[in-house]
Amino acid sequence: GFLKNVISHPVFQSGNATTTFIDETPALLTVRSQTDTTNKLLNYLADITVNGTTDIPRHEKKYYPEALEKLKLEPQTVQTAKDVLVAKGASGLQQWIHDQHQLLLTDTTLRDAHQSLFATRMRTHDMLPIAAQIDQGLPQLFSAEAWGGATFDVAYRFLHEDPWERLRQLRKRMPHTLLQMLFRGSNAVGYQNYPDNVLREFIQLAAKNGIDVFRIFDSLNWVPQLETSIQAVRDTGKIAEATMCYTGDILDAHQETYTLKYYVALAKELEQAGAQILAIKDMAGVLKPQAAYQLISSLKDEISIPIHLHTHDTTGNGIATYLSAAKAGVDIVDVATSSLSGTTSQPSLSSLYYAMAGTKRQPCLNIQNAEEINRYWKGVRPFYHDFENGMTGSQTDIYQTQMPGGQYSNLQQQAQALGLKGRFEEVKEAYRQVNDLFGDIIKVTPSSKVVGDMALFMVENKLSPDDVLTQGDHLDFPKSVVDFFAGNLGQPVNGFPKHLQKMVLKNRPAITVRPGSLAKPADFTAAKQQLTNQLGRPVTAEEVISDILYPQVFTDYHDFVAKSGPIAHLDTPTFFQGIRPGETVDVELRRGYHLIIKLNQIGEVDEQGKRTLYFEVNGRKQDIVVRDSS
Ligand code: 3PY
Ligand code: ZN
Repeated sequence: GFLKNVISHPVFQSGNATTTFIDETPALLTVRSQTDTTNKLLNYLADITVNGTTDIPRHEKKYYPEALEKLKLEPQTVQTAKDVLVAKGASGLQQWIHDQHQLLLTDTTLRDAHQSLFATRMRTHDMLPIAAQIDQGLPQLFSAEAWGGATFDVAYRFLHEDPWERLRQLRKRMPHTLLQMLFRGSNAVGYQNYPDNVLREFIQLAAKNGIDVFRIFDSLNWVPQLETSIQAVRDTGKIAEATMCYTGDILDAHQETYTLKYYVALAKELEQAGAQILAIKDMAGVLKPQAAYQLISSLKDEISIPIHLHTHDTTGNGIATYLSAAKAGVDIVDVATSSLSGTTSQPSLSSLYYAMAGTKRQPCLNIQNAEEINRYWKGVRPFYHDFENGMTGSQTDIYQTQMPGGQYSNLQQQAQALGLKGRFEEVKEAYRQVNDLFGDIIKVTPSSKVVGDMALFMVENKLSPDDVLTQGDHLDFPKSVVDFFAGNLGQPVNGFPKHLQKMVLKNRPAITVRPGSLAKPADFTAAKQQLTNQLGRPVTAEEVISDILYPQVFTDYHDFVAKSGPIAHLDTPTFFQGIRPGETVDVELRRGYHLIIKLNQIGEVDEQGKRTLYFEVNGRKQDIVVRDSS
């Protein structure tokens, strides 16, 4: 393509071409790069069409209703929480929250809802068309949770897109909404401990790229693991929402560890440590309504910062829990748009609105706008059906397993990948057994992953808890389990069960201090130089920190995109399922610049196991050959 363009150019044909010809005629290079781009995209499409993706088996591409074009939103003029933060800073925002009589809402649709319903697979492509409309149509929201948790690595790993770019694009479209992220304290957005200077750098960059509220938690509720992050957030002028993870049941008279007294003491410690808002993170959805009432009432007596409650609706009791919490004076609760709510996700925004009708604390919002925005989401959810966890109703056994909503669908995917499809009930039972073996620990990322890995290990190897305790000396425990018992995630509330710890570690030592106090600080200058050399181009601070957090994932992402081109611009069904013969897809690469791609035919497999796909791009025929790996 490129050579032909040059040769057929009139200047070239006139014989007056000089060596500076290409430099002075950059459009030719653009043509080359466009041809290159198109080729990459067609190769990706051909491969997905013939072979499917690694995480979903190939199937006939499904049909979807036409996407919603224009939403009818009623204009709203209110001072938003973001406006208050900008004008009056963190303490001004705290005061503003106290002054609101109504219950405030955080919309989790852009983060936890899809993390919990379809394994975190929502693409930026489906977020951007609605982002500005959320900003304009629901300005009464306290915040939109839009980043962090598992979305960071899943974006790179499975969606082949840049999470930083997602944040910048959302920020641009949502200037009047507080953007909130979930930050795993000393584990940042990863599954292991990172040095303090990595946490600080990440927080600074997240704030710079658009995060306003940082919900910071530790998977073992160990306060020393939160302190660096709380301080780093305060230093940026943004909001440090320090978190206690809720587990167990304060209503249970036999509960010895996770009692009301435990939570109140922990909340006070977090306030002392500099929390500007307290989050209660009920990651599994086990906080019963009356427990919420008692917990929030006690906390309201004991601390003065606002309280933000997070739950999952897995048991079906989420709305009841919120009503009780609202009665007890909770300031903010987390909800999701109704078509992405319920079961492992958050309770529904509009259900809560209607459930509170007639009470003084009914959330202020324009319900028509909420319904209209929900119509958009309703159209998006079916694109991700292949990743759904299959939970079709409330599931009260969560009160026993205490499995976080955000883990449920991910663990299912992991179990399937290990060939344990259809044996998820066993995995859940093992999960409960592991919790007992480990001394009843808080289970949330990454401690929940440790429990999940051990549960899978037991099911795979047909091990009972007794087997583990008697044969432990000879077992090769999963790496995450070894790490946990070595103290690398910090210290559990009850300490480690000593006998098991010895068997897991064999003769390796365990630490009892904060892992970050031993970690060697990252050398950002060296890391930047190394990445610059590796990629052969200048790199950004965001790329450097991503490479530090997830070296392999980041490099794989980079290689994948270099090979596949602008796949972020494909619509979601095409991105995951390819293109069917006879279908035409419209890919808008830039505003007004479209590739109209038609697949005319898929050829038969040849002797080398390859197929030819006959495409047309903007009317020009182009054939692509791919290996059929079926
Ligand atoms: C995460 O850390 O990703 C979570 O959502 C924990 O609940
Ligand atoms: Zn959650």
